[in-house]
Amino acid sequence: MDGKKVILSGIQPSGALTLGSYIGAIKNWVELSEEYECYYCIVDLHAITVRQDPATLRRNTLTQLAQYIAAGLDPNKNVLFVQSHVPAHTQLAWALNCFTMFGELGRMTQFKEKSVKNPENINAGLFTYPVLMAADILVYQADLVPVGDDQKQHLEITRDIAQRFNAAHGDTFKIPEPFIPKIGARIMDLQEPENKMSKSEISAGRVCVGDRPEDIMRAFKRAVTDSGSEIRFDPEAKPGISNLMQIYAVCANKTLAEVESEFSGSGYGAFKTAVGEAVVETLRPIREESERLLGDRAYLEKICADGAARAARTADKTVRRVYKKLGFVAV
Ligand code: ATP
Ligand code: LTN
Repeated sequence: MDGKKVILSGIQPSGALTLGSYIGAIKNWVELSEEYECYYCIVDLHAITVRQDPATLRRNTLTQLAQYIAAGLDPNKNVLFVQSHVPAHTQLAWALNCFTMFGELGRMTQFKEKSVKNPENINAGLFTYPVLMAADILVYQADLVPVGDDQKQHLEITRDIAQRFNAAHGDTFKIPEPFIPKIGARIMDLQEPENKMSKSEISAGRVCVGDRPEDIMRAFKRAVTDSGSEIRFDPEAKPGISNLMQIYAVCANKTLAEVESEFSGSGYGAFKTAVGEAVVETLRPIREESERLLGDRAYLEKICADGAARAARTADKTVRRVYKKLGFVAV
């Protein structure tokens, strides 16, 4: 793996993986995994910033690992691991907390949105969430972070924190770049195309990676479309159709222009059925293989243990370097 550029990304096990996280993140992880040294994790520490039921969190974590593998992430070629298994993340996060400003955390959109959604639990973890995410990335000296559009602001603060630390203590961290896909960076809810399709939001307009074909077809057939009858990409005027076009383009591997010409003259109904079928065929092998993998818990546990050991080897080096620069006495 030596000499390759490094990728780090993660997803919270806060619910079932959605079509949004598959298109916005995982699909690109798979495509980038040949070329880069990749660390892909399940960020369970981030998930507890919102209350989780312990048994559900445990189940979601293993399911998500099985889905990563089933989606095409080979555990031999990629380091697949669970964030809480690698203490270096939290060890670095504390230090980075002291290089992050209260004001800049208060400006984070995700913090503001989640505070509105959980007014009874605006905890300190929710506030410092981006610092732990910065630690996830910087501890591997990542060059590239493939994420959806909603994470852009968190990547910016990560870069600011890294630059602030480097300015104070000399070159320590690589400054990472976001990798945001051109199509599918923000998949919208099928019922409310003005809202992002979200894992922690249960809605009839949400499609999950593990959903059965009949449920996927039903969700697409009921998808909210726009007035008019033209299949044309225009997110402002036609948010519903434009969202479906992006989903189809990614699942059928076509450009938006190709999708427009393929469906010119056909009605919304036929188009929605075609999108549903393309999604069913994209997700079917992932669901089937992940269900098979979930039957072999010992295998999944071994992947976790191997992944954590490989991740820690890289991450511990960064923590040692940072702690030395800060003036902590080495033992
Ligand atoms: P939650 O609802 O718990 O906040 P989420 O559904 O937003 O979760 P995350 O775990 O936060 O999902 O995100 C996983 C990855 O998938 C991130 O890189 C995120 O940017 C991306 N992603 C999530 N939802 C979408 C979406 N609707 N469209 C495109 N990318 C998405
Ligand atoms: N904040 C991200 C999840 C996340 C992440 C990361 C993504 C935590 N650590 C490191 C990329 C790199 C989210 O809410 N989707």
